[in-house]
Amino acid sequence: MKKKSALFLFLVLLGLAVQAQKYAPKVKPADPLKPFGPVPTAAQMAWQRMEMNMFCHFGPNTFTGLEWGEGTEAEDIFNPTALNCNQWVDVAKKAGFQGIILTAKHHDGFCLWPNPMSTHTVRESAWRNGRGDVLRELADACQRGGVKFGIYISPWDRNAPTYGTDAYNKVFLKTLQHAHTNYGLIFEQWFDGANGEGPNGKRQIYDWKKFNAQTKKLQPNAVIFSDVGPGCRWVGNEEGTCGRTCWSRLDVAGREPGKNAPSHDTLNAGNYNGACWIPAETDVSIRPGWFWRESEHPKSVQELLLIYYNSVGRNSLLLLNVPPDNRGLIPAEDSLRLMELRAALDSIFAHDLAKRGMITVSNTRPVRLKRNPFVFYCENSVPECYNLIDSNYDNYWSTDDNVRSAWIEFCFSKPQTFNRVLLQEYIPLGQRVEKFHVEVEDEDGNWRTIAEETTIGYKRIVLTETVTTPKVRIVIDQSRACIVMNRVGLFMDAILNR
Ligand code: FUL
Repeated sequence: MKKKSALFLFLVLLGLAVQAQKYAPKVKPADPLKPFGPVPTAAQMAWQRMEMNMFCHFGPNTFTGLEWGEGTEAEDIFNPTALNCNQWVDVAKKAGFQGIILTAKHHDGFCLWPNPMSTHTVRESAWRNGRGDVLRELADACQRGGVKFGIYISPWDRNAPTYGTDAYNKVFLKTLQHAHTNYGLIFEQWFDGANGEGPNGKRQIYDWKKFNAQTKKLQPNAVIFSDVGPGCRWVGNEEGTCGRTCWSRLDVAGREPGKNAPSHDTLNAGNYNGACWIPAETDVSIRPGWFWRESEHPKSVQELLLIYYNSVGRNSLLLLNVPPDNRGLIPAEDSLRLMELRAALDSIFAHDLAKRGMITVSNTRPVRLKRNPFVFYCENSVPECYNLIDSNYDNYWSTDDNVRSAWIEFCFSKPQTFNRVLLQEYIPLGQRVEKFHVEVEDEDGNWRTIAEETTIGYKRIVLTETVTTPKVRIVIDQSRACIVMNRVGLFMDAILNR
């Protein structure tokens, strides 16, 4: 009897399964998405998502007013009266920076930590009787505050007696080793491309291969910055402007920082077919100079907002220099300006009007179906295009393999007013879009183009005129493979009028 009912149950379930297969939507399960071209490493991806970091230029120049110290300054020149790295971290956090990079050694060769490879360091100064260590204080403060810590160490050294000879490469490797093994994890190693003459009038031929290999070995998660990467590249200027077209790809074979580096224009825009994933980093100072000077003052909040749009909003990371003063503190006027910037960004990006829209798209990659023993069902009950407005970074909308142009339309129950269009490609699968435009519908039902642009990448913020419209369309005119996007946002910026 028991056997019979089990058999009956089995037959009923089999029947149900057959029926379910019959009525399941006839959609071919999509092939898994393949990456396009070079893609970021996990460390580069984490780095890109930091978006805004703080640069701190600090050293003898803070006390002499020079931009490039001679290397002959007496160590006692360095004497901050109230150094407090917790204050730097506090300001950075409140401003929304995720990391801080310190000039541990600038071109003058002075080391902000007791580097055993040099006799031109904090140890030789009278500051804290030679027992001070700025690297230690900042590394500890960053760790306490949950901010990532990075190091700038200039290869060019106007003080090192061996500079210009083979021996210097060994000194520099040991210098790096000391900084890379005694101060915890670093998220970025910044190699400056400037290469002038040393104390004996000679220029150095750097052993970049060894510098990079040792850094990678000692700090495997550090993204290495230079004119040619390998982790991230200089944007080609110090004004805070990344190219409107910006590929995170670069060709670097046979090239070196400083010498034979790509042109500034190439660094600004990347290479369309670049073989390596080397995204742009935009370094710029909040003040006219890189180092603090009493006579200089920070940029206005409007200027800083524009820098944000021209860097973070153009597929780059922003490294904003905020130099501590001769007390060893971030001056009040700079920190105030940063708080104004934070408040401006928070107010602009607080309300994403795209979330109020009904979304339609011209194409979606066939839905992914999951099979269970009895029924097919969709993984998502919400159409995939709604991934464009959710807050999960790894949820994206994509088109079918052969579809390289498509539109995304937002329809609102009442007209919306905006002037910023934020777009994000899902770059773990590569950078694809090369041409897009934005259209809005006017009162007569005609579509009007308000922006025409090229690349998107990690994040693109398009500045448009202020429009009030019931419908917006993002048209991807040309993509190099099927389109994979994880975000569209619409915002109103009432602070920067452009
Ligand atoms: C340049 C240096 O020469 C400047 O002094 C500054 O450090 C800037 C970030 O990089 O190449």
